[in-house]
Amino acid sequence: MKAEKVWMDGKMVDWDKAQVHVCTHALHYGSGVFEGIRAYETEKGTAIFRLKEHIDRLYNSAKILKMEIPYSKEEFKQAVRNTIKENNLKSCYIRPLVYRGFEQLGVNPLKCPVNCAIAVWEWGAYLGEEAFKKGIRTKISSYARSYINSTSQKAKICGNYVNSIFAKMEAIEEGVDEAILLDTQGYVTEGSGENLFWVRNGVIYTTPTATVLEGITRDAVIKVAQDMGYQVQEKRTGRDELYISDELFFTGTAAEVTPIREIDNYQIGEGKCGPVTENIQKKFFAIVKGEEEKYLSWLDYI
Ligand code: PPE
Repeated sequence: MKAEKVWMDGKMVDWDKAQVHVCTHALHYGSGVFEGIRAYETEKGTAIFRLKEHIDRLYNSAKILKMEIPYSKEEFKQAVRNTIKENNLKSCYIRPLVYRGFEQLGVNPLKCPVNCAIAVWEWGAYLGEEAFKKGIRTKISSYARSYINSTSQKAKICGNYVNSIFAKMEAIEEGVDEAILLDTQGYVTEGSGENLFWVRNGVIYTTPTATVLEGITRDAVIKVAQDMGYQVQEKRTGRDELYISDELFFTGTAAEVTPIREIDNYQIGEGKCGPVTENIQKKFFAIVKGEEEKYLSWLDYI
């Protein structure tokens, strides 16, 4: 993973020089917030998918962690577009980061500066190219999703991801691709870096957002599925409902729309991408590539 330039606090810096001090507050305590955005190649040039929604979420995450971003949203969006142009990338993953920098250590972050960066790089299929057709293998994690009042799931906080890291490491070490976490009461939440959907008797379900990240892909998939005539419902459920669902899939900026073929050694459906997932996946990829008139307002051409 590498590109030419990284945007750091208003300046384009060489990739190899995009560095911070080891006493950066966020490095010690996870006091940062980030975004994951994708830009796709379309017939009319590179387009960023739902840039507005991602930047709005970044500013909300920063607000929750009491960090004031020293740029307007418009300036930040322009910096994202400029970083892609500067790196001559046609399609890429975009990682804005807002973090407490170096001034002093100690848990209190309020004295530390708020620094900003935007890195972009080429990032293919998050869970492997063949996952889109074959589906991936998952397990219910032995780690619970952080309790709703222990941190904030509305904010995409760097430190939150230690919870995801434990779940991901466990899944990989046990030979599956991804973890699904339950909350502290045992209800299904989401993957280590994806929202979760399941299909039963033609109805599409997903978890309510209280204990999961308000995914922007999740929101897009709900709207698109409804437009396609599917019934979509938010539902709190246990792991057992997943075992007997007809289809299961993940959504996320990195994961896009990835089918799940197995959970806890239970095969789901035919053990490959199911028909509802396939319909949604096809529509999603057509939308991000600018082939769907109806959803062009979700694209920000650079
Ligand atoms: N839940 C979590 C915990 C999560 O991290 C993501 C995105 C989502 C749901 C889906 O949200 P959205 O991208 O808005 O649809 N995870 C990001 C980081 C993944 C990583 O490995 O890093 C992403 O997909 O960009």
